[in-house]
Amino acid sequence: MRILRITLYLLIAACFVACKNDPKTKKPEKITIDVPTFNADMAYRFIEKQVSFGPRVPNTPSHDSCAAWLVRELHELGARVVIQHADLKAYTGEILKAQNIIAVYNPDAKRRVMLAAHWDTRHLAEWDADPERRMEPILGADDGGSGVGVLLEIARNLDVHKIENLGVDIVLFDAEDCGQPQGGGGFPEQKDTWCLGSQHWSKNKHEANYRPMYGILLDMVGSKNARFSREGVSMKYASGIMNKVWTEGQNAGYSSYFDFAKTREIIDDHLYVNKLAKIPMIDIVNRPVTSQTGFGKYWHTHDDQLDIIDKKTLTAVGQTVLNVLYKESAGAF
Ligand code: AHN
Ligand code: ZN
Repeated sequence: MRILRITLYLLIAACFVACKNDPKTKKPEKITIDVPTFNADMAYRFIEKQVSFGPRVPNTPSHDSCAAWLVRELHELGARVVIQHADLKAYTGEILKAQNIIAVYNPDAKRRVMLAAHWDTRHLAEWDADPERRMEPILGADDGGSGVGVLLEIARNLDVHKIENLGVDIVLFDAEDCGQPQGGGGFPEQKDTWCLGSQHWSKNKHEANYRPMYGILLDMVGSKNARFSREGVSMKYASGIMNKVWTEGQNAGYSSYFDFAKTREIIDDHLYVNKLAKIPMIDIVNRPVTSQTGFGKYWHTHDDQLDIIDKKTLTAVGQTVLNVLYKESAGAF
């Protein structure tokens, strides 16, 4: 009996020591990760440059000149650049000569994150206060310019501060903003008229086996007092990523921008990337609390110009995404 009791004690003690040495029960050590600093002045300059071309509407010289500049710029920023040309049919019947521009960093890395934004701008200003000017194309400093501006500054950081064990693909979608306006715009109602570039890419990825862990879409990420809520499509397909990015944004000190409130689903490039390409992708998109359209007051109006861009907003988004990328590369999530 006594021997049995001693054996039992010994067993318990042995187990205790074993548990103590089990690495799984150890508290994780604090790792410090070097994350580069996002430069909002640079991002702003990239927006300024895009706006200097005028509206970037498919089938216009401004559009094509801007594409050529984007390709040159990304190449200079050390990326491998792939251009995907496509003829896409708009709701008007017009064939749009579109270009999706893809910048690849660390092509050999297995673990990858995809970042995206649309680079085209809207051919209409259907929400403008002045009915006379509703048929004119918009400058799209925020809607088009800001997402690309932030991504180019991220590209610059990836070039200067080489990222380990992680591939990053920056995908600039064309023909996002060519959608049919409410009421049809004089044409019969059609489905899936927005996001033609991302629809095409999702069915014809630049690499057949392309499979990033997840994607982050930036859309209207530059206006003053922007508010990024947890949008419905992002929550449906990628709530884990959403919560990770929003938590990172809040921890980095940007809680006035990253709001955990849920808002209704929207049609944006991430919808097709989720549905057709089956890549979980979230959308960081400005959804003000009080707004008739669900977007900013400047949305699809001639107020969408450089003067609505606020560097603080660019920093909140750009720094948050950089933190996510460099933490991901260090395996810190
Ligand atoms: C809809 O209006 C249905 N979606 C808006 C997507 C968009 C347009 N983002 C920027 N411009
Ligand atoms: Zn738009």
